[in-house]
Amino acid sequence: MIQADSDSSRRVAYFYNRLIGKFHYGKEHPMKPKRIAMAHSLIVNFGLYRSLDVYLIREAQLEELKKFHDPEYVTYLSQYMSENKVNFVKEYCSTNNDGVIPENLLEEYKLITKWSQNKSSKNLNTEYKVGDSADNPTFQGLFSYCQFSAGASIDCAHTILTGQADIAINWSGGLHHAKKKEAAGFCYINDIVLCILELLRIYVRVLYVDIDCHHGDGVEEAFYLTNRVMTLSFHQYGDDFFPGTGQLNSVGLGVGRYYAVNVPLKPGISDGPYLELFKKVTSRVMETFRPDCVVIQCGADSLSLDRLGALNLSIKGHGQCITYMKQFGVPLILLGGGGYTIQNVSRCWAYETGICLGQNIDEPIPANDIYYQNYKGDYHLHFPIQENVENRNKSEDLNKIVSQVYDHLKNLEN
Ligand code: V1S
Ligand code: CA
Ligand code: ZN
Repeated sequence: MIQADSDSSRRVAYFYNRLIGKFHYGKEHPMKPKRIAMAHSLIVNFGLYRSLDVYLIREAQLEELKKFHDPEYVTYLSQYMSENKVNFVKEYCSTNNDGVIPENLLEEYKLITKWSQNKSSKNLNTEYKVGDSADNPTFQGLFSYCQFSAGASIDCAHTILTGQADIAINWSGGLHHAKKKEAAGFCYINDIVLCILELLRIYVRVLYVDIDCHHGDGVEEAFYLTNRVMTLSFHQYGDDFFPGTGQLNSVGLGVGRYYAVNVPLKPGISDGPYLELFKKVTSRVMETFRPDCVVIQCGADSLSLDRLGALNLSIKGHGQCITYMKQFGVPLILLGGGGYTIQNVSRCWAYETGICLGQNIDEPIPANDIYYQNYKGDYHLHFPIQENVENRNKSEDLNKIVSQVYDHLKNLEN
C-alpha cells in the first residue's frame, strides 16, 4: 500500500529520456546507465508517474557546456563523437552500399574526415583523460550521453527558478568527478556544476549535499573559492579509496574558506550513526548558511552491498537523508550519481522519488515490470539490513568530526 504524508502538495518535476538506458560504458565497466531505465520502470509501475510532472530530457548544447568546461575540451568531446560517426558511416557503406557514401551524408563525412586528419599529433585523449584508462572509456554515443545528463540538470534548475516545481529530479545526473577540462571517475561533463551555475544566476546561496560514497571532488573544486556555494560531501575515505580527497581539513580558500565541508568515513557505517551524523551536520549547515536552494547528489553506492562502496546504508536510511532535507522547506534538486549493484540503485531512486511526492512505496516489485527478472531472488523493494558488517567508525571519531565541522562553521560571516 502507498501511504501519502501530509505534504504531498509539493510539485515534483521528473526528467527522463528512454535513450539514457541505452548507453553502455562497456561489459566489464561497473557504471550501467540501464539502472536509470530500471528506476524509471519502477516509478511507472508503482504509479508514481501519475503525481509527477514528467519532462523529456533534451541534449544540452555546446555553449551551455562551455559555461563551466574548457571550450577545447567540449569541442574535443563533441568531435570525438563525430569520429564515431565517420566510422559508423564507413561501416554502414561497406556492408550496405558497396563503399559508396550516400549523398545526404557526404558533406558531413568530408568535414569530419578533414578534422580527423588535421587534428594535432599530440594525444588529445591523454590530455583530457578520455579513453586513456578503464575509468573513462570512449563508447558509442558518449557525447550525447553527456548532453542528456547535463541538459536535464540544467533544466532542473530552470523548473525551480521559474517556480514550476518545488523539487526537481534527474537520476541521470550527479556526475560529480568531472573537472573543467578533464574526465574522471566515470564522469565527463559535470552536470552538477552546470546546474548550480544556472541557480546562481538568480539565487544568492546554493547548498550542495553529496551522499555518494565517493568524495564530490569536481563540484568542490569548481566552487572552492566562493562563499555563494557551500559543498558538503559525506564519503568513504582512506586505504587509497577513490579519489583520495575530501579530508576534514579541506575547507575552501579565500572568501570560500569554510564553505567546503567534508565528512570522511571509514567503511561499514550503518543507518543509525550515519543519520545521526547527517542530521547534526546538515541542521547546523542549514542554520548558518541559509541556502536558497539545495542540490543533493544521491549516489546509491553508499548503500550496503554496493559493488564499489563499503558503507552499510539501507534504502530507508539513504531515503531518510532526503526526507530530512525536504522538511526544511527549501527548493530541492535531486541528482543521481554512483551506484553499482544496479537492482538496489533502481529500488533506492524509485523509493526516493516516492519520498519527494510524500508517497511511501513499500510493496514488492510489480510482476509486469520489464526488468522483473533483474530482481530474481528478492522481489521486495527493501533489502534486509546487513547485521554482520563491522562499523569501523568509532563514536569518538564521529563526534570529533561533528565538533570540527561546527568549529569551521563558526567562522562563517553572518
Ligand atoms: N573503486 C573503484 C573503481 N573501479 C573501477 C573500474 C572497475 C572496472 C572497470 F572496468 C572500470 C573501472 N574504477 C574505480 C575507481 C573510480 C570510481 C568512480 C566512482 C564514480 C562515482 O560513483 O563517484 C560517481 C559516478 N577508480 C580508481 O580507483 C582508479 C584506478 C585508481 C583503479 C581502477 N582502474 C581501472 C583505474 C585506476
Ligand atoms: Ca560523497
Ligand atoms: Zn560514487
